[in-house]
Amino acid sequence: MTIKNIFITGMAFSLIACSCGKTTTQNKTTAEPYQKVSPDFNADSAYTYVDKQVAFGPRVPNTPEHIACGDYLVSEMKRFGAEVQEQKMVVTAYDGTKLNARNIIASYGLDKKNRVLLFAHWDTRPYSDHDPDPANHRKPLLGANDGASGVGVLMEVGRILQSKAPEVGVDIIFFDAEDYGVPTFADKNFNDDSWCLGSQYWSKNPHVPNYKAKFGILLDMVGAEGATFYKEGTSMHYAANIVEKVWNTAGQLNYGKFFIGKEGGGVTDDHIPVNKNLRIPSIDIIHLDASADYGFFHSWHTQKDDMRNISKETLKVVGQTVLEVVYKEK
Ligand code: AHN
Ligand code: ZN
Repeated sequence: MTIKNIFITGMAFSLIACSCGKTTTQNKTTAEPYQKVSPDFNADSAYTYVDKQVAFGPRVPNTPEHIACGDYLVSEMKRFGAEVQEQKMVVTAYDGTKLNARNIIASYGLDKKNRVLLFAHWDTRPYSDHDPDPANHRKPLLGANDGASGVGVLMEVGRILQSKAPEVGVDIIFFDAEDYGVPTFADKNFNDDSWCLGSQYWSKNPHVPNYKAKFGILLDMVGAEGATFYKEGTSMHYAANIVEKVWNTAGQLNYGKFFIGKEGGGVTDDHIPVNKNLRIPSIDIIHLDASADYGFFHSWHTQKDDMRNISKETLKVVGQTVLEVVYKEK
């Protein structure tokens, strides 16, 4: 008897057993599909939120486009039913420039003690210093993937949180001034502290004294077609159990092609100050690609980081995984 025949026989047996015994026992020969508990993530709406941000142009601190996009994000999160706080600050860039920056904090279920923190950066890099054409190195970039994708996914998460509250409270933070780090053309060494200025500030001055969350998830570059999310090294160092939680959930949703079960390198990103200063175990879902020139998605810090990069399938995979993690949490 072939394996197929055994399977069919098993099916027939269970059908008979069901019809005469009125039993609801399921056929043991097929694996039960995972039943997701979260509402559907709408990739069309996430895509629209990415596109809207990009339409402002580069969102570099101290520019009108940056202010306009920040205002848009605040008003959208209010429209999606969040309690919104703006944390305005002046931070100092690597070259001494004072940056007028703001972190945007959108909270759901403020009465709840158990909370999950979701975050992404909303500013864009003032330089395209990894563009193949050196003439572009000092130009700002559109940041469709590097910036807008994570924010767009979290805006859609917020819209859904409004329609059905999960058991936990959720804080969504859009950090500013992440991407103003030392450029390759500057006469300075790479310096960790020159990046992530908004999250550094918040981690030392949280919007609520003694702010606590069970864990945090950062989304960075989560929109490119065929994205590969390896288990990022710093996330594994500080929060391996959260990495496993998220990657297992992605596996249950059949997203194993995107969420790869191997470790990638560690990156400088907004999860580091949150882990180090506030000790909230936080991970980074970030597109790592060892075959790309700089280890991230192919158009990283180039003029090509525009809407042509953005794939609704990738937004869906990331958004549904995050939603599922949130709605499973108690
Ligand atoms: C570096 O490793 C230099 N940056 C990773 C963090 C980043 C930059 N994310 C977006 N842009
Ligand atoms: Zn960047």
